[in-house]
Amino acid sequence: DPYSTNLDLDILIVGAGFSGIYFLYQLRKKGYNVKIFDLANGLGGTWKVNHYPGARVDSSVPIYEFSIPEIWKGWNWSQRYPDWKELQAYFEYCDSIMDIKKDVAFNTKVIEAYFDKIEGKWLIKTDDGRITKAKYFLPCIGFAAKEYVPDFPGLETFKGEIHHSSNWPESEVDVNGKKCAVIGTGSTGVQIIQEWAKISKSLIVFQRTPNLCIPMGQKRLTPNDQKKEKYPEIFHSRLVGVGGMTFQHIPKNTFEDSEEEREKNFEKLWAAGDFSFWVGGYKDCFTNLNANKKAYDFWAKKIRALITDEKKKDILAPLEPPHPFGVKRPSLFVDYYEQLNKSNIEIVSVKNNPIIEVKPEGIVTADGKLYEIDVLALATGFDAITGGFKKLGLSDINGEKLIKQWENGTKTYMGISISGYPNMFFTYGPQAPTAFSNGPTLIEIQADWIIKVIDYCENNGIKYIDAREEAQTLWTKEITAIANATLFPLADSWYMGANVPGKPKEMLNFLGGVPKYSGILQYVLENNFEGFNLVK
Ligand code: NA7
Repeated sequence: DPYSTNLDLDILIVGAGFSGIYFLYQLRKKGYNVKIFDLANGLGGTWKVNHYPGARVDSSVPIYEFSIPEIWKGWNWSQRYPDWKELQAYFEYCDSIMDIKKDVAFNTKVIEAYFDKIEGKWLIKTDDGRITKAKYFLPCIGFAAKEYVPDFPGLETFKGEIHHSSNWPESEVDVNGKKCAVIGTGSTGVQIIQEWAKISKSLIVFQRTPNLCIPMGQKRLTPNDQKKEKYPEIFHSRLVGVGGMTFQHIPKNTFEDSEEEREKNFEKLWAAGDFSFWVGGYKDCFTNLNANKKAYDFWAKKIRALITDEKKKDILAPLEPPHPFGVKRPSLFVDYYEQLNKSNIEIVSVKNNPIIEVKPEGIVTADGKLYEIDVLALATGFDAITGGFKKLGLSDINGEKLIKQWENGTKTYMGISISGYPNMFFTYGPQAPTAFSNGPTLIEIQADWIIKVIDYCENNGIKYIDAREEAQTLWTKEITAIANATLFPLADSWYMGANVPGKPKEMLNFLGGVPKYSGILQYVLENNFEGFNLVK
């Protein structure tokens, strides 16, 4: 029973999303005593929590699913880009095959955890007052575990309805006949805006930075469209493709092609209806500003052609790039610009005219204008990638708090472990290819590696394995060095920790690509756990 007190486990997992479910299933098969704690009331991780209007994955299936045959053989999707409801149904299906829930304590929040060096066990405290022991501790909390709400003065005085996207009420928010507003135009904002524009009386979009959206080739899928015989090959190409997906870069630099050839290539990428135009373009797109500008100009030309109002055109798709193309995450859109063309949808640029206050009636911008509204969606994002870790109340073997250790910058070894936190491994977190990988691809790579490490330790009488500090320092330097050779530091993105005031600005992702990353993991496995201390 995952709710019983005095649990003494081999392994405790935090989070019942893709990672946690994968781990539980694979580890339990090997005979380990393993449980999951999750603070939500059901399976699905990010897809359990993020059920705001229009929430939908931007990676297509079958790329975005488990490669576990017992699951994919029996499951068919109804759309190329499933929405949250279908993803939740998928996790229920997984449960029906894998019997996951019996080992998950839901509504259970980890508030403190440390490793007891003497006993060789983690002690994990939860908000119900229990202390659980486990030899291995696996935070599988995703990168969006802590929401970010800007500190708008007067926010609490707003008399209408207000919701952050990842804290959406279970019951539907009724916007019929209401004046609505959305703050934020990241992937979340774009999705909410597309839905609310269709059903609200009016909608005001507060945009600070335009989202450089790419068309989503959404389509309905029948079981016949899902050629299962090809799946093993597809899952293999995820491992070698760009971004944990199945496509490859154009093996050329931008200016090696003539203008005409380039246009042809851009058109082809655009028509793919997926992230091809973002990550499958010319190989110098993220290292050469002039090359990048070619991608931006193509983007702006395409999008401007969809917008009817000249003023909206310049706010949504300005001729001058707000930042290099693709160094902030583009969203895939269905009818975003078509909706924004409507006369009852207003777009307010708050780039140079920020929101300064929220009043009971609505939102006030620096120019003194009050926008009266009934319902407000905050699509303002997350304290991404590191925020969730800071909520776990972790301290290291010397009693130092992680939150303090990361105050001026994040440090991990291979984006999978932290020095001073023995027998703790995590997936889809800081300093791994996280934001630049399809979730399930990276998760399976990391989890398979971690399972091999656990097996090794168990078969060889290892009490604990801990990353060396110098290995961690080198990894952290490498993360920064790779990032500094790219255009990514030129934007204030959540990739760089730069979306939250006061958070250190640093690249939080390994930009060397998924194949290189898994090669490094493999190398360490084959070379006596280079960078780790193993203690018997
Ligand atoms: P994002 O991508 O961080 O987007 C947050 C949005 O909120 C973004 O447009 C911000 O503008 C905007 N924002 C934040 N603070 C303010 C203030 N003070 N005023 C106006 N606008 C503001 O979060 P999402 O939830 O959309 O997506 C997160 C990831 O989850 C996504 O990339 C997927 O991988 C899944 P900014 O761009 O900073 O100027």
